[in-house]
Amino acid sequence: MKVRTSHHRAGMTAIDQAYRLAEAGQVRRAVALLKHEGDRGDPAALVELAAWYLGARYVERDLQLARQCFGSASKLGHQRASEIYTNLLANGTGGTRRWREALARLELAGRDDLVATEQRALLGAMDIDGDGEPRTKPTGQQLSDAPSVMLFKNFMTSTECRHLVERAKPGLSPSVVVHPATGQMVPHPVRTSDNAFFPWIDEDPVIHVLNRRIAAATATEASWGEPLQVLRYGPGQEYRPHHDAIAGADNQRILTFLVYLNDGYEGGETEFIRTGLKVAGCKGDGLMFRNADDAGRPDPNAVHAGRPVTAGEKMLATRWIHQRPFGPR
Ligand code: PD2
Ligand code: ZN
Repeated sequence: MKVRTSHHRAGMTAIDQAYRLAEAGQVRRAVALLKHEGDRGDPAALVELAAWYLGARYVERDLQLARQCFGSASKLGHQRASEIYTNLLANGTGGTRRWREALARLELAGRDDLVATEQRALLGAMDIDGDGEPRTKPTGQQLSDAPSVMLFKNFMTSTECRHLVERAKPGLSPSVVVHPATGQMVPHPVRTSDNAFFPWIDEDPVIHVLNRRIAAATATEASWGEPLQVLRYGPGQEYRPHHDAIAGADNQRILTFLVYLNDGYEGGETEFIRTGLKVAGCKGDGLMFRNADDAGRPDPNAVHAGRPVTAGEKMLATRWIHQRPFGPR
């Protein structure tokens, strides 16, 4: 039987066909097909290819190439690719950080681009310099020394909190933990909240500045943090006592930074089990605690919990900060 090699087999899109080729082990042809479709002006093929470079299923992970594909798809008018490209320029993933260019892209977007309009408004209200760096270091109040816990009152504004909550909502799903035996991510009664992550492609300029603010407060670099997460706890949900540091980790989670994103719930305090210190943060407050020393040795006093919420809904942002840059850039 003669195999057809046309790029448009009946009823199949180029993307379908690329998947078929990749599944059949013909990855180079699949990539060439997506590139070719991109050259012919199809942004969806480029977004698909970018996803392949991010997902590392068919091709090796390559953030540079992913960023280029999003950039090309953006030029072809693909809205989601445009947002992602702006995010990657702003946070410096897959190439040099080009903050000013990211801002210029937001400025160029019209008023009907609601995402860009909201970003502009939030960024315009922030006390940041021309590189998106906070002009002043947030000041905190030491709540305890062992473990070291600091409270930063009014760390985020109400609008910034709302931005995180609204951005997180569509992505919220039941939290998982790493299974100690299999290494797989599994639901577990230790952590019954829902959560949403903001990986680099979703770390928009506003979230990037908030991460820089967290870095300034903790005297760390923004690149040392895991993607910011938003947690949601309903009545009965909790984060049982645990340690954020991981025994023997090479690049230890030395610090945790939490931001309370709302008021109006009961229970849900952050509690340090060994000392009994309980923190019921108000909307916008930040809480930093140290899980390990600079050499990465866990502090046994840092065991803590998010107590069960007894009424209402608690929303919280959390960022785990390592000793060195975390994750691919
Ligand atoms: O929700 C909390 O208060 C909480 C408590 C303990 C969050 C975390 N740990 C965490 O994100 O690590
Ligand atoms: Zn924790």
